[in-house]
Amino acid sequence: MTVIHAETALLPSGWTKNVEVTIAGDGRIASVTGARGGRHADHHAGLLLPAPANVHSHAFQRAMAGLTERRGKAGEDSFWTWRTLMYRFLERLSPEDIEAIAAQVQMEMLEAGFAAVGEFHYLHHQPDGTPYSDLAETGACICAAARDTGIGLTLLPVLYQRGGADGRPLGPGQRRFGNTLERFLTLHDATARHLAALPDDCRLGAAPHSLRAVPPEALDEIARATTGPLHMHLAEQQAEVDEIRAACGTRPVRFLLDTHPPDARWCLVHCTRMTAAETRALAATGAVAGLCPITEASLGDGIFDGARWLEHGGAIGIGSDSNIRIDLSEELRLLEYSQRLRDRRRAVLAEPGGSTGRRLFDAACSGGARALGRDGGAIAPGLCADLLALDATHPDLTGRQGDSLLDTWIFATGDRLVRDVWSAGRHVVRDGRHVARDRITARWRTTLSRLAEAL
Ligand code: NGQ
Ligand code: ZN
Repeated sequence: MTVIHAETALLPSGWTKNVEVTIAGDGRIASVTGARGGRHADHHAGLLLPAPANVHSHAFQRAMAGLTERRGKAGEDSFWTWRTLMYRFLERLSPEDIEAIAAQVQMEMLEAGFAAVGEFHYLHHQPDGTPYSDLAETGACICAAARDTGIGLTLLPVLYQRGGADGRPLGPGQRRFGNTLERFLTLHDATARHLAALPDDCRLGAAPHSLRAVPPEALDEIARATTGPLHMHLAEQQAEVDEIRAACGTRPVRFLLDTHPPDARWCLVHCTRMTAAETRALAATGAVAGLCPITEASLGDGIFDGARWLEHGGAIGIGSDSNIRIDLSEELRLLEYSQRLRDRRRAVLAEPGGSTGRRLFDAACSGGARALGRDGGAIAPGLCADLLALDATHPDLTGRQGDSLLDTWIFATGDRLVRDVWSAGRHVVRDGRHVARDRITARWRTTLSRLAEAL
């Protein structure tokens, strides 16, 4: 049993002073009570919050951050030219590299205040497309990294079957991703065996990559054959909308709603290209919109219609996707700022009379837990002890109370405020640093120097 004393905590009932949270040996919150004076606490937190989940990551892309910012000679740089560079980069990665990069990424996520990650994992095979002798070899590397960092892992092995919605075969850069549905289900089972060695809060889901890479029938089959969360990229780029319209007769979100209506098991990633009617209808399904504002800005995807989505009761989760930056407060800030720039207004995502930071943070906590199939998202008995302590003594927080604490963190001070993070009770970030930072970073440095010539 671990006891945390918080001067101020954000509980489901609101901001509460002088709280004691006890964590049981299984990593769940055993009780949340008023502090009983004099009792020994193992840890004192200034400002205790639930730690949200990161719903969308391709860890390996962290290692190419900063290497894709040059303009090509043709001057026509886009998501698709970036994707070509990304394919070239991933040809070089060995299972050891994948593990070293994932450990660094997970560590940075924890230090940013995320307690868990949904790893959308599609880099399955050897560079020429031959499977490793263990089909789930690279998934095992993600699991090994999670064991090392203590992050709460929801591993989402990806089904990737074809090069585009017209049914064309996989391109040369896509050989490492490809599986038939049948082999995917074998890989999924093999992944489950690796995950079984991780703590109980870790989960297995499944991810049809996109309507481009998977035939629509496979969505039903995956949903039937598996039980965990389901994630898919959806409607991110205009060329993708055009491709789906040409192959399926309608825009991607409309097509999904009409033929394979999603439910709360689904997390649909990006959804930057939706009509107003699609936004309303998809929000009503209970599916989580997996929003990755930094990557969506980096790749020129466009702006999610957050105002309409929230107004219609839509759930959101935050992902760091390409991991070009790993920064929880920046993701939330950019989500709001993109709306402001588009609409030329302020406090767009807040409820009337309410705080923007609070609305976004609450939504990211509850939607993130749902998207990862994780019992979390709030400081309440029975849930995973996913906790985030901010530095209440920081000068920027002087005199701040209630929701303005969140607004100051998210819009003003940023990630420097994160002091401690527990993932299902594992106290892995202490005083702003991951407990194994030096070792994990040394390995990351070695991997990066080997990959220096990759692009
Ligand atoms: C991915 N990333 O799978 O890593 C994709 C690019 C694709 C984003 N969509 C590849 N942000 O969508 O075809
Ligand atoms: Zn993605």
